[in-house]
Amino acid sequence: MSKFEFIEVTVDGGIGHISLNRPKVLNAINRPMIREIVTVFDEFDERDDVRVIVVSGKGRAFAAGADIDEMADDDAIRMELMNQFKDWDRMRMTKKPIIGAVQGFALGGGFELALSCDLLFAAEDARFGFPEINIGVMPGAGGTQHLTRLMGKKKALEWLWSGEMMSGNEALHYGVINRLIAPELLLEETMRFAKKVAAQPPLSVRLIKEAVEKAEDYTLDEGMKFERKNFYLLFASEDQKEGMKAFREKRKPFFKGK
Ligand code: CO8
Repeated sequence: MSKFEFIEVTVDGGIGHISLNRPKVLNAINRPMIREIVTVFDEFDERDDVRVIVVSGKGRAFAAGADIDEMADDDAIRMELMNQFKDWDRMRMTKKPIIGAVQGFALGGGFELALSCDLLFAAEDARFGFPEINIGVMPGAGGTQHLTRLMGKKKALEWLWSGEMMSGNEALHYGVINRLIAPELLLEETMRFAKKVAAQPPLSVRLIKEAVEKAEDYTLDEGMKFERKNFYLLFASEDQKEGMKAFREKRKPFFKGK
């Protein structure tokens, strides 16, 4: 895997790990960093030896937002023409499970990156928020949409208008994160869970993700039909044959992702 300037990447035991690596500026996300993340996501999506993706940050933040120095002198037409959010949109297309491990600040674009993950594990010192309003803008990479879907209009507006930071406990309360973990155990616990998912049949993992994502946009009837088609589809897989055979033979299954 190529060397990157703003992230660190490892692959081990079925887990592709991306670690944001600009700790001096609290992992502020500049455009090259997003480009690097998307490049790796593309590669991870293709690789059979990556079954789960973990995203974390080095230092005392997950990411304190988009890089304000990079954005300060931008103008609207230039941003529209360079279609700067296409890389952010690409992240949502990733087929593999993404688990975010958040310690310290996850603010603005950093919170949006965290919200793009399928699951979020956070350290007790995590702080989430959208402080964009304090600098005369607003979220631009899905913050208003994700937060409202998670906590409803009234609560989302409270956080978005105040620009205040929510604690790990509050994030847990609102269903923004899955688990709150002691800071020194965050990566270990995240990897432990990631390994569990990595050992599951990959096609089931993938089709479950697809079906759950449809639940937000489909009617119940459409969603049920979509789910059923995916259920039938899995009967075309070797892993379904192996899983059910292993159950009947009272042994552990060996899944190949086929
Ligand atoms: N951009 C650039 N540099 C940053 C950022 C940032 N978002 N956040 C922190 N830094 C830098 C600081 O400037 C400082 O650098 P230096 O040491 O050179 O002065 C260094 O990181 C450490 O930060 P602080 O000294 O400020 O540390 P504190 O512990 O005192 O404060 C805070 C931590 C509260 C997190 C504070 O740094 C802060 O308020 N940061 C800005 C948070 C923010 O406003 N985030 C939102 C940015 S806008 C955004 O994300 C829009 C997203 C839209 C989608 C993406 C489009 C590309």
